[in-house]
Amino acid sequence: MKRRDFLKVGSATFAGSVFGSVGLLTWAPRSYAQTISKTFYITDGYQNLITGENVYFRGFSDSQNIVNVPGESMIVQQGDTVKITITNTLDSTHSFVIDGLVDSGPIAPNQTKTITFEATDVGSYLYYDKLNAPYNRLVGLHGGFAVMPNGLSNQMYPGSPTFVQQYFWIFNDIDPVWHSAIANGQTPTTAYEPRYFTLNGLGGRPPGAPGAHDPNIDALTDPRSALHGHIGDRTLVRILNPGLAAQSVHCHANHVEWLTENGQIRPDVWKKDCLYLDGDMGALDAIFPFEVPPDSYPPVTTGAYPMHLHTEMSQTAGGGYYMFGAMTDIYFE
Ligand SMILES: [Cu+2]
Repeated sequence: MKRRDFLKVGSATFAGSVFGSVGLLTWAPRSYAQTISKTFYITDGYQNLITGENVYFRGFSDSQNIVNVPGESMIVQQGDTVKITITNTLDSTHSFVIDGLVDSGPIAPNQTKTITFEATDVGSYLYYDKLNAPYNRLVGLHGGFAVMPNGLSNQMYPGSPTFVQQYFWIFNDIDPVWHSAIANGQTPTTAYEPRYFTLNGLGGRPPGAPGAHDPNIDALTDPRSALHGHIGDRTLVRILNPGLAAQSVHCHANHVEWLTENGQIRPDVWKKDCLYLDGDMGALDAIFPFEVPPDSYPPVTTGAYPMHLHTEMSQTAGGGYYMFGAMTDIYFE
């Protein structure tokens, strides 16, 4: 087990510079297919969580010296050739899989493997390590991947409701006992007891808490997670759950338009306030419409509203730190 020097820095610096943050993805359609190349390093490290507990993670990272959990999200266009080079810096075997699109097969310790595939089907996908399931995925080897329809910038699939911007919400849940076992090359033998719940790798920080409003460590203000828009800035959210816990995703201010469930386009678009998200690889797509909040009087067009989960445990960290769980804010600008 490698414990690198970078693991010793304080939590704030560690989270900001090591578990790097990635800004909102921009997308411009093309009239032609391209080859999209991306390099990932499979790395590991320890993150100091809000309780002071030091927890082991692995990630598909942008360099050998950091741990990205989740890995950087990717958006490509249908018909593109995707070329991904993965270097496994660890002493265990890993893989890179997108169900329905590609499976790297085993990548041995210190091996570099390049996989090439065509982005055939539009939709939202998790890329993840399928080996030693579900453990490698749970300790952080996952990220978001999306295929946009050919030449379209504002629809998720041909004929879908339109949007002007898109985000990934990747939920995960963490049992530190399991992470420790995996760090030591063992298979967990205890019952699963998730104690941390994250959105794009971070928990929330309520006002007044250490790190509150720091976008590098607070899921409420992390630019990957917090929705920002003016009235009419309809926003597609690609919701993925590599964790094991099922969740109930609740957006305040507006109902969302529910487009897909576990990769399937729904026959009708329903407006919902809560969306049920399956544990163990559940997936949803929904549009937050950024309409004038219908329940406010006098009417308002600005303000911040929460997105949280209606499973109570998911709103805590360490068994008791309330509002340090998986949540973010929706900012009407
Ligand atoms: Cu709620």
